[in-house]
Amino acid sequence: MTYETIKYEINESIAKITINRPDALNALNSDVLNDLDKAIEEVKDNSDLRVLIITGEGRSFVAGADIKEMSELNPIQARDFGKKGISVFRKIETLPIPVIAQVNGFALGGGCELAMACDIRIASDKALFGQPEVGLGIMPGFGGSQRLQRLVGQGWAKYLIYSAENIKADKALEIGLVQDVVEVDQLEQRVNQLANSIASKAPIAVKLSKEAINTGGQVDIDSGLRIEENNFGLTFSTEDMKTGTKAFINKEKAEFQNK
Ligand code: CO8
Repeated sequence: MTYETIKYEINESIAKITINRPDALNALNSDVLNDLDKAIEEVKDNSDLRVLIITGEGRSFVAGADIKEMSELNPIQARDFGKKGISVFRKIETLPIPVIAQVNGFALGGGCELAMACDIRIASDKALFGQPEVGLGIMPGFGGSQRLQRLVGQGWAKYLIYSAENIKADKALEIGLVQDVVEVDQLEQRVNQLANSIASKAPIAVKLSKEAINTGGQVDIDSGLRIEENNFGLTFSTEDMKTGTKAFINKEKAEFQNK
């Protein structure tokens, strides 16, 4: 498939989507959301993939939803635009394989929301995070009012959403919004190293872990623990469980087969 507003690349078992509107700081318009939607479906259909990386071209990750496009919308169109973003981001969140946000620069509004729909966020020291919507007379509309509080707690979520203040990468690390911060020229290498590390592990076990964390995070502890029990049990039906435990006992490196 060819895309107008994103780049889609595959390197061995790792896919990478780069939002590619650098002149608009990769702002999300309808075309980007449609391309992202199609690319996520492509990732989902490719059983050889183990990790997806999402990043932005140039000096920005994503500087938000496209304010120029949004400013022309009537309420029904705005609801549909919001719905589209929410649906694409939810597809990213529920993709069976892990998704890493490689946050190279601005992650504002819809950009912060996109990063939060990913499993793990690795930021450059040049990254800037925030939910500036209330300064525009709107509110977060691509999941920010829900995912931010789940990641950093209600106190910080309310602080950031009510004040529309942007925070630098080191503060984002301190409050748990990102998992690591590295110098901008080290970012790609750091993310690739993490992606390769995940890709080398037992793929079915990684997917079952993601499912248990995502589903378990939405239910009470006892229901969550039942999900873990079931998924843990399921790993014992895989060849990779035999491979992994045998390799440990024989002091060898496990070569997993996704079986
Ligand atoms: N939308 C459209 N264009 C943008 C956006 C954006 N979000 N951000 C930047 N651009 C464009 C600028 O207009 C400019 O274009 P041009 O060269 O044609 O004038 C170009 O990108 C470069 O931007 P700047 O000249 O402003 O670059 P600076 O380095 O001076 O500033 C900033 C960078 C601080 C990132 C600044 O561009 C900025 O504040 N951008 C807007 C950030 C923002 O408010 N984001 C939140 C948007 S709202 C949102 O995301 C809601 C999500 C939910 C939507 C629900 C749908 C209903």
